[in-house]
Amino acid sequence: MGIEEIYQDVVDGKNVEAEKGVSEALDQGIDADEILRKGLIPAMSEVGRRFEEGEYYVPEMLISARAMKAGLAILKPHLIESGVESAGKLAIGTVQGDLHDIGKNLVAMMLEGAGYEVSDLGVDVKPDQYVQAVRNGAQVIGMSALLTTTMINMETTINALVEAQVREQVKVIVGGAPVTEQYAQQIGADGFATDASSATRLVNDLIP
Ligand code: B1M
Repeated sequence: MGIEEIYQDVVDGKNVEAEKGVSEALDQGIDADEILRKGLIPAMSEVGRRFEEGEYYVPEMLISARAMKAGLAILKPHLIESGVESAGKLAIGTVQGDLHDIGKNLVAMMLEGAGYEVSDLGVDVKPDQYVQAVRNGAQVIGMSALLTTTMINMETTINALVEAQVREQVKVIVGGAPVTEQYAQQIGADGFATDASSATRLVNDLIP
């Protein structure tokens, strides 16, 4: 089973096959990171393209997401980064109004693998929930957004942290397809990362 088949199984939404394909690829000695970068992630980009072109509808996206998650669950123990010195407490979630969680899960997974204690707040996370996470001791909060219509809730959340007088005690990082470095700066976040590995490096820098 090669990476091309894994890619195709995710695009076709075949979760049992995708799971089996990832297991077999690992057994063949293919690197977990390669399976992720060359198989699973491009497959979701293709699904997005088909959705945009009107070839796929929401149910097809959901079925492909299920296949991606099945593959990711097998990869999870293999995606652990090494050589990390510091550890700390983080809370991560997808912002209010947004239900996309694959990227957020991947970021949480990598951070856990890097030795951080990660509290996953889930999807559609309200500003108050982030505030509560800081009160519960999170040193960093991570916000993910995949929709241009929901990324504005990152700013709303930062404002809520300020209002609750907890902004000074926490670092805020943001990411997700529509989010940019410039947007992160504009809303007063402490950092922006384009993918899960760079999110881990960013947190390593933010938590001394
Ligand atoms: Co939706 N969706 N979706 N979707 N979906 C997109 C995002 C879209 C780009 C598709 C398209 O049109 N091409 C489009 C958004 C357009 C826009 O706003 N500009 C879109 C739309 C329109 C919608 C709906 C509105 C559709 C509808 O109902 N008409 C709807 C909204 C629902 C809602 O959230 N309220 C919707 C629904 C869904 C499903 C539920 C069916 C499903 C999500 C299932 C799930 O997540 N459990 C879904 C999917 C699967 C997608 C696509 C196809 C794939 C997303 C994905 O998982 N990518 C997506 C198209 C695309 O992205 N090309 C699309 C793989 C993942 C590994 O990448 O999430 O980018 P990503 O995460 C990366 C980085 O961004 C980064 O690291 C990750 C790993 O490298 N990152 C962070 C992410 N979070 C980070 C946080 C960080 C740091 C880095 O720090 C905290």
